[in-house]
Amino acid sequence: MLDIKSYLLLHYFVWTLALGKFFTPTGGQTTVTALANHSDKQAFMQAIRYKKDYRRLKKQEGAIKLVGGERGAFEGNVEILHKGRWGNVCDDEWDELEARVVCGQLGYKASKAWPTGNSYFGHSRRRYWMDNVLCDGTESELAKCRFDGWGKTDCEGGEAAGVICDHFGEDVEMHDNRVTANISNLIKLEQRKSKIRDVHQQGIAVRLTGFRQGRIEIKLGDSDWGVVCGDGWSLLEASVICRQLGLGYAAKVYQTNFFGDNRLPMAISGIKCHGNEKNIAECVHDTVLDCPGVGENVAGVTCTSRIADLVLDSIELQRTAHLEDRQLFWLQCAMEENCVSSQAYQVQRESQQWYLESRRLLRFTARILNAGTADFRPSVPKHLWEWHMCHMHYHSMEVFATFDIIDSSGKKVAEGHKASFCLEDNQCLPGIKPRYKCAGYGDQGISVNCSDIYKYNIDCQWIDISELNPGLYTFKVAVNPELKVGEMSFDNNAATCKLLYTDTFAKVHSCVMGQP
Ligand SMILES: *[C@@H]1O[C@H](CO)[C@@H](O)[C@H](O)[C@H]1NC(C)=O
Ligand SMILES: *[C@@H]1O[C@H](CO)[C@@H](O)[C@H](O)[C@H]1NC(C)=O
Ligand SMILES: CC(=O)N[C@H]1CO[C@H](CO)[C@@H](O)[C@@H]1O
Ligand SMILES: [Ca+2]
Repeated sequence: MLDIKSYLLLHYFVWTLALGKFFTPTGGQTTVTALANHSDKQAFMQAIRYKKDYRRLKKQEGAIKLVGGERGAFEGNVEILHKGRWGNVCDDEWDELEARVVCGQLGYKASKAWPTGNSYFGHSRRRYWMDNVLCDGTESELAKCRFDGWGKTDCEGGEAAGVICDHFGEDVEMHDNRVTANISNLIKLEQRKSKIRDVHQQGIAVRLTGFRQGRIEIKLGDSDWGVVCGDGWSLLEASVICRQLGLGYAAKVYQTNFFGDNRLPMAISGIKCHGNEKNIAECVHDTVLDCPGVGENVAGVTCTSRIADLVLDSIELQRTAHLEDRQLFWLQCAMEENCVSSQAYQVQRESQQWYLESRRLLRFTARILNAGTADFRPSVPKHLWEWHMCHMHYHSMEVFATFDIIDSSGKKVAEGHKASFCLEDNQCLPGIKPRYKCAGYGDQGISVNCSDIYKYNIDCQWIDISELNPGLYTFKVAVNPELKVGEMSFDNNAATCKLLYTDTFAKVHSCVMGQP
């Protein structure tokens, strides 16, 4: 007689086979003729969704699925099952190693995988189950990687992690090159953007529903007033609105229906601005209106007359950058805070004498001045700050700065860990009294005309470059990189520099300031 386990297993196989048989041939037919128009596109996507379903059958703790990919089951935002509920994964620290584990877990080739961020495959409203995921690439499933703990996250709607897996040998319908080519045409078409002024030449008006805070309403030519799609709506776009209305700077942005029952039509989507435009008409937008979840996905803003402005000191960065070789024994605290690359954890697992092995660190000072007109305050309220045992202080803002090394092809080569920080006034201009202190659960922030300084000799103030080959690279340091806190300008938040790395020394030079 079959025991229950074999019975379930058999059941599972029968279903997998049945679904596979059923969907493969029909799926192939649907796609070839698809895409001529919108309703065909929906039929096509429906076909793909069915195809995906058989991977979801194994609904057990830690199961994953890819959602929102239009070309096939091999891509999408990652969702993971925990306590019977699906949730997203935050894209902080999400890169190729994590993507490989996901693809491997789904049965694709684990050797090749492309990570995506910023909810590349569509807006996500679900809870985030995982954040700061760090895999070494050998894990059999995503849940076995290191992460902050189930549901522990500071991520917002637009930060879902995704992957594109190498699907060769899978998903038969996708093998038709012609189909793939047509789908990429379609995606390109959808994403085509043009300057608002060029499309709506008869005049554009904007207004805010409240005083300094509310939903944005826009009137394009003779059309009625309408609302703005919240997808991709950031402080950069909102800054232009506040400036245009003479209301100062954007302090907060919203993608919500929070500002009241909304009967206005959706007028415009996909607005993208650099942030320094004087008029929203100078920004680009989707040529074809496309707004997922229309009703609740409306752009809003809070404007303010006084605001902080962080400025990264690139001179100090160049002056202080240098190499240091350090044994893992001295880096145990740093390992707890993910400040070394994933290979270090592998060394720790595989070698008894791991603590004698050394890591090569690129150290540098990050000095950040608040040159604005209001204090810079953390994005996370005090009661949610995290206590970090090793360094004995609270971290008030998960991603305050990022450090990246990029090779000539634009690929990130050293794992820029997400440094956690403790914001305080370390040095102020003459006549200004420092007010923010990390010690003793003090208030965190950076006062106007004060600098927060992370000196090269403090723990975690480095990039672990042990796996990097000598050569020429780009070195990028950015503060407030996710634009979570409003600022006067983001054009002074990041330094993109050249890095010369030889066997014996490192030199950082020719920094250019820009946006994160
Ligand atoms: C769009 O699709 C519908 C339904 O499949 C079809 O009847 C119609 O002819 C198509 N239109 C074009 C322009 O291909
Ligand atoms: C900050 O410094 C600038 C330049 O020195 C000065 O103009 C400004 O008034 C100072 N702001 C405050 C609040 O002290
Ligand atoms: C296989 C297929 O549907 N190919 C089509 C791709 O799109 C072009 C026009 O953009 C059609 O001519 C092809 O027939
Ligand atoms: Ca700034």
